[in-house]
Amino acid sequence: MSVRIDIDRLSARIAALGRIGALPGGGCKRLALSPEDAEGRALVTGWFRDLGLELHSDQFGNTWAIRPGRGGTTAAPVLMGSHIDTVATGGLYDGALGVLAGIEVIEAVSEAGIETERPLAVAFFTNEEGARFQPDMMGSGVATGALDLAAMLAQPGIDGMTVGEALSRIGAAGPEPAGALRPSCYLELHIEQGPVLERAGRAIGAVTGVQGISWSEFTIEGAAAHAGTTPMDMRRDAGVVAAGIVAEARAIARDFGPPQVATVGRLQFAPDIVNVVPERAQLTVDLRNTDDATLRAAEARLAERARALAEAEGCTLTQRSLARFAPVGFDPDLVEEIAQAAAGAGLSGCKMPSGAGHDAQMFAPLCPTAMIFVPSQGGVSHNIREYTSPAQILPGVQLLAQVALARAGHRQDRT
Ligand code: HGY
Ligand code: MN
Ligand code: MN
Repeated sequence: MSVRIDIDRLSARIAALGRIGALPGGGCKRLALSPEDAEGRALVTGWFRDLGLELHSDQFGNTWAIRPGRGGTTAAPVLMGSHIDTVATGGLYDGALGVLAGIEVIEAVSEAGIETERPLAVAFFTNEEGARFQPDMMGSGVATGALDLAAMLAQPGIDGMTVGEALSRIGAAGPEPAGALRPSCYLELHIEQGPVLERAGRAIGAVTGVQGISWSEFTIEGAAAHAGTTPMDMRRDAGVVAAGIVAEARAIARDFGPPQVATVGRLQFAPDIVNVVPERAQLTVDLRNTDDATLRAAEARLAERARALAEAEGCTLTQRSLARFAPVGFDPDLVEEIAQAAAGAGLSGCKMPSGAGHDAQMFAPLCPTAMIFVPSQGGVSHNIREYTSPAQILPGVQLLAQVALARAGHRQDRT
């Protein structure tokens, strides 16, 4: 008995979810726990209900739905999922694909009349992106105990509201305790979000793990002064220190070489006026590397340089960590299973690490966990032009179904 994935049905759901928070030029903005996120949650939860799944949600708004196995829904499920929150310039596929593909797999399995040994489940986790509230992977981190619930509820967002306030404002907190979701294994289908698969002409990535992530916020205090009358040797220009940190981030990536990456995503000056020397500057630096020791060396160099720049300019400097996750390895057997299934299906695949963070990395310490990548056209993501075609998505969903069913105790031939 084989499972037939309905790519048109899945594409229609991707489009429907993408209409929530739709941006004028395409793409969408559904910041975590925003009204748009609430609308997206309602739409997806409605699809869970339509399939007659058993609905669950925890006190952090993580939400999952279970299709019973032979013994009902009490056994630890094979879990598929991802996130439905987006960055402010999000595409239609980052996160959404993993959740909606999980729904599609479950619907197709039900249509095939298949009974699995283990339950199958699909989830979306709160605030994977970390765009509004840092750190990223917050919901899955709380669900797995990697992040403390109370501390995360108290986290202020970039708009000042705390996670707890935002959760209650949209009524997303559920009745179950954080930690209630304990799958037997976790599989996440995701777009690659980079150029590797496309450049290599591969259809599938069997993801071996996630690189380390370090987010810092620097706040520099100097002195406001007249741009025209203040001699250069009298200035305490917070903007110049910030600019030096930006240059240092790029220099670190250059000097360390791939896979080291460095990004300054946020930079603000105050009072932000053309003829006033900035008295205050605040910026974020995102450093990543597959090797933790190298990432720590990059962090140390950045911190040292920032301190020296501030001292030379007579400014004060404070550095705050917004996120730090060590590199994570996925379950080698599950990764191999994905690679073998791709090969068995005649798909061109490769094993590769993930440059982006994902909810899967939070489950890796708890249960066999792995990810399946499909290509991102032009390697573009976190951009409204993010695109992966239905023809590129279909093999990924078929693999997800095949591996999930095998792990749920049902062997199936290829669809
Ligand atoms: O930052 C990341 O890698 C992910 O998109 N949260
Ligand atoms: Mn994502
Ligand atoms: Mn993302």
